[in-house]
Amino acid sequence: MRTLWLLYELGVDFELVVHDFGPELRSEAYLAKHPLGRVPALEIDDKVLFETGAITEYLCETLDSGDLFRAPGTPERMEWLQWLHYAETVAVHGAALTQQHIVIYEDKDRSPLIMKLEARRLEKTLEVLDAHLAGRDYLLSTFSAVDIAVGYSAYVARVFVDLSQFPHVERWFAMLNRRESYQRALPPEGANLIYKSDRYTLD
Ligand SMILES: N[C@@H](CCC(=O)N[C@@H](CS)C(=O)NCC(=O)O)C(=O)O
Repeated sequence: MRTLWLLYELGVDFELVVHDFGPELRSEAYLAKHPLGRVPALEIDDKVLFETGAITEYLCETLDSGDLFRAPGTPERMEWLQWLHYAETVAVHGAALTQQHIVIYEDKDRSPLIMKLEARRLEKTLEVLDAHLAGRDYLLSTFSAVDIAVGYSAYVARVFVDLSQFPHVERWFAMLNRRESYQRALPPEGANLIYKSDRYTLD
């Protein structure tokens, strides 16, 4: 979703190929594009690139004509890189919680300890974001690709933690939600969603 959102923000032409989670992602044809059989994979310039962070950086450095990128040597370069990679730190907790609450079917196989620990660690990452966003509209001086990267992580996090605990994150996320490109990148009506509930918590 974050790559799709970025592509819409960049305003470039592209073809989207949707793959269901499951055997199709482990087919020989798809494994030739992404050796772990995960999404996303980007076919560009006669090559295939995987890892969202790398895709974000490559798309920005080759196609951005606006403000989404902070090129080497520009004032917010360091911060741009920091938040780009921070997105993955947040996302990892969302992925662990998705596994515990959704991918593992049977209650007996789930670990309440890991669910509690990962939810707390996710909250800590949001606390840091909240402190940074106090008095700011965006992570950097203007909207950029790192708002997309971290914004997607907040999209996943909101399923596992109550974002209202983090008022600055909540305000920023609400603002991102109003962007046309964000709306276009959301799963379409009738899609088979991973998150079928608005909130997953440890009962
Ligand atoms: N760090 C990788 C994570 C890729 C990843 O784990 N993608 C998930 C979806 S968000 C996936 O394809 N899961 C399917 C699976 O593991 O079978 C990236 O950002 O590209």
